[in-house]
Amino acid sequence: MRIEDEFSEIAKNLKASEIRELLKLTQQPDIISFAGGLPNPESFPVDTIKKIIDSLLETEGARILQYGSTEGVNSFRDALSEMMRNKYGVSVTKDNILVTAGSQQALYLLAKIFINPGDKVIIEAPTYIGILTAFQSYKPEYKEIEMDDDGMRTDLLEETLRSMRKEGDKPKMIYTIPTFQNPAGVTMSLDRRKHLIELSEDYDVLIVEDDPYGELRYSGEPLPLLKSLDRNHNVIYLGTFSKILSPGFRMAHLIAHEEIIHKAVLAKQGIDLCTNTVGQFVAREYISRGYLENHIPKIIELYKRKRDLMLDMLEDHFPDGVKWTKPDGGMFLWVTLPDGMDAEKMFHRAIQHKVAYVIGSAFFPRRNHKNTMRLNFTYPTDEQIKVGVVRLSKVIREELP
Ligand code: PMP
Ligand code: G9A
Repeated sequence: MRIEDEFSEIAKNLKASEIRELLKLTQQPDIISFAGGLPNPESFPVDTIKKIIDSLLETEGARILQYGSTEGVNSFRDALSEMMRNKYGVSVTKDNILVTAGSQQALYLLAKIFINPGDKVIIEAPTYIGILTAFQSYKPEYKEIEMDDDGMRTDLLEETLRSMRKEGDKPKMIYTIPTFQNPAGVTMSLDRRKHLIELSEDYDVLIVEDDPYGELRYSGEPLPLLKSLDRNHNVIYLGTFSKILSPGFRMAHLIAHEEIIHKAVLAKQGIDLCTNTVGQFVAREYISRGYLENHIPKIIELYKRKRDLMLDMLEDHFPDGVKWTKPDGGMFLWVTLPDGMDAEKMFHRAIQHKVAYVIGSAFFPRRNHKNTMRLNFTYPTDEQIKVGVVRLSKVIREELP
């Protein structure tokens, strides 16, 4: 039997996530990686987690080790709804919350419950690779909206929605990472947030607000969540503990209208029955005992230093004609090389020089914008940032036209 003939059409068309593939390559110890979006291991609250698990095993061992409901552990969903109310002014109850195995799973569930082949999905250009991976089997057609330093150009979004309406068409959803965008590092301004909400109301379109980095602000003033500006249940909010606790727990939450939660629960039942119960109890305690609020400033201190160091190094070493974004938070910045340069071709030379990045074209469904790349500044040590930027500068200089 030729196994490859046995696979379904969907399986035959599956493509690897660029980031996941790169992760393998960059695990070679001598390569300095600015590629994967990994939290720094120093940011993991190991002692706190140990304390919480010890006490949970003593008091609630039978419950934390048992299967849970597909929706998630009720007391954790209550803690999440309280956090959404108190911290972000989003008024929801546990019935609006589905706990998922990472927000990556939430993206997959959204594709499964909303997308028919050919449905239009509006994305920022560039966008998170993981949505392209999660949605690929459902074959949407992407409409890309440019960004600038204030995030998605909602004037261009309005034009797109208007011309779609003229043709009797409408997108299924608008997917955005408004705060410290992955990969661009930019943040949507307040005016644009309000405009986006108005557009979603006028054109009756769902918004997916993916917010893994919102807590990690190093400069500038906090901005309201789209979800907190939402009056009509148009916003589906995705939050995660991957960057403020640990990605190993795979702990995230999808917050939406009850009807959406109900459908997503049905879809999730066939995938994994329920999200990791131990992790949910740990995350609940992490919130309710106040550890989360104490810990976030420590992560911010660590990452702010790394962001500043990388920006200083780029300023000192990158050749003229190279541009990059200056993020107020999150984990990434976005580099644009002079026209005509190709970050994909340059990648091999970079690996020879023992430094890695993510090729920018991977963040575009059509794989254009060859002269771009994404750099992560949270995972490398300070020394690696210094040495790695010098190596990368050399690679770029050698490739300059
Ligand atoms: N969305 C965005 C924008 C991300 O950057 C990431 C992780 N890098 C995810 C979703 C997935 O995060 P997780 O599954 O760990 O919650
Ligand atoms: O390890 C992953 O796949 C999550 C990281 C995402 C990213 O680098 O954007």
